[in-house]
Amino acid sequence: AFGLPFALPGAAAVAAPAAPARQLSEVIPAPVETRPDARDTFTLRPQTVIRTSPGSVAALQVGRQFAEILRPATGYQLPVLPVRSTPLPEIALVLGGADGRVGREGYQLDVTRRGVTIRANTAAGLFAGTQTLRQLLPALIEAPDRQRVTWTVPGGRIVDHPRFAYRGAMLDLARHFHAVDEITAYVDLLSQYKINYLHLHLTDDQGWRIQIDSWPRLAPVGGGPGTGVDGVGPGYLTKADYKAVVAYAAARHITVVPEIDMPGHTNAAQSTYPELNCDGIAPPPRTDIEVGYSSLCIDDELTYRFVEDVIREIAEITPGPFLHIGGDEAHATTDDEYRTFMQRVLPMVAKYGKRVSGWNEILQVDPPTDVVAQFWGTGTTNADLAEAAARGNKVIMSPASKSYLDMKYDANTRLGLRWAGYIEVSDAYGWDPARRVTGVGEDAVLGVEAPLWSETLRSLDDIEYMAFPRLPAIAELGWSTAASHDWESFRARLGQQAPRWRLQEVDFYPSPQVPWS
Ligand code: TNX
Repeated sequence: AFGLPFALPGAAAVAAPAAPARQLSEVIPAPVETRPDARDTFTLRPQTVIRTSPGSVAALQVGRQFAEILRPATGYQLPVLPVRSTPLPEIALVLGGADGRVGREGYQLDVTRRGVTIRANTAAGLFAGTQTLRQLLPALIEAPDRQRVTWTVPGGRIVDHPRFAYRGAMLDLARHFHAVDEITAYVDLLSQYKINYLHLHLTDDQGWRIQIDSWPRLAPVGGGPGTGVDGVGPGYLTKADYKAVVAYAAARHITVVPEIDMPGHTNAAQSTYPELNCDGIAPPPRTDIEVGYSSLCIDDELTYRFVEDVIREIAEITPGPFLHIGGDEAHATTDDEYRTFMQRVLPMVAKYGKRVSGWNEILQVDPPTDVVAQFWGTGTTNADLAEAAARGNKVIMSPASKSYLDMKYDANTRLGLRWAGYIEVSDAYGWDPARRVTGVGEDAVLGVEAPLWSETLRSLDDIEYMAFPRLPAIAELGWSTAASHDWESFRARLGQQAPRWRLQEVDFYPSPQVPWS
């Protein structure tokens, strides 16, 4: 009947109950501009098609992924057609023609009776727009099987774009290994909140979690049986695993940032290879959670052969621009040694085509201005950070007392640590990345990141419980304007996410601060 090669599911003609109407602004992160038009709504129907800009494989991929998200709950076919027009009700993903403000990652979303049109300059922008549209549909859209509801989207226009270029989340694979399926499940959740970087903490005292061919025992021994906190977090990513994670994330417009932590946090490597120790004696493996006792041997040339081998092999399998070299808590390394080490290692990262990021301690060596410092302090002043910002270095804000997802919510939280304090949802939301540290303003801030250290975490449920609902708070700080920052608005919108998380089986913390639906 529609001249297209697909059939209409017959049962869809049955009248469906209306789901509670959503508002155009009920989205996390809060969009830059919403103009509701109450006269117009769009309803997803059995004959709706997803139309993408002709000639763009990337747009087609965004369309296909979005169709896969919508199909289980709707039961509709939702064919994805790379064509210029159709007579059918449609969700159109169009490259070009968006509001001038949308930039590289933003989008314009128009909802009328006839369809939904998302316009953007890039596939990343289209993808972000589909995640907004997903939240504008009834929560039952997240159901794993067919629901009989009217799939209504509120009418009007959204123009949206991120405040900061870097919106990250970090998983610690070293303290307890997280397998590929757990990482990709987390990526699925991150992508719903417009997170665009996934930082993987791949090595630490308790485990080495990435295959390195030139040092073949690193992963199978340093990440083998008995490794991890309490000896119960073994495992590592083969290069194929790592590439699979990179590809899965890339398909969701998330870039992987690998971290090899050095010159401290290196006991797993040094207990595996005795020659990486100044005295040539391998220390025993460590499964406790102490920090600051290990150091690579700064005056030994072999150290730099090792480091260069690792950087080269990691750079080869990392398409993203950043390589994170840690640099935190090197308490077993003197200041002079630390400087010597970093002066050798910083150029190596550049040699293999990557840009250095590192924890804020790296600023002790006054690195070149293209080095990105990740601030993890709890205070609001840091002279190194302010000086680096003045020189032109960019900063990623991860203040531990605000953005550390491994801190307990309160005294009753079973999981997590408390060294940076308890972090309730209002604490995680209640700060401004460009006003957190004196002398580090909007221009110096590349973005935000929510690290999740896994000393106390084992399963995906554990990850979810600590990340939700704080991760969406950090995501909003990274994306939404400072002017739109508003706790009352945020907690209301956060409460509306709960039905979605239940359907996705996200094991979230039901904070008493939030009016959960
Ligand atoms: C500090 S933050 C660390 C990690 C721990 C974390 C636990 C940072 C750069 N170093 O080694 O896992 O605290 O919260």
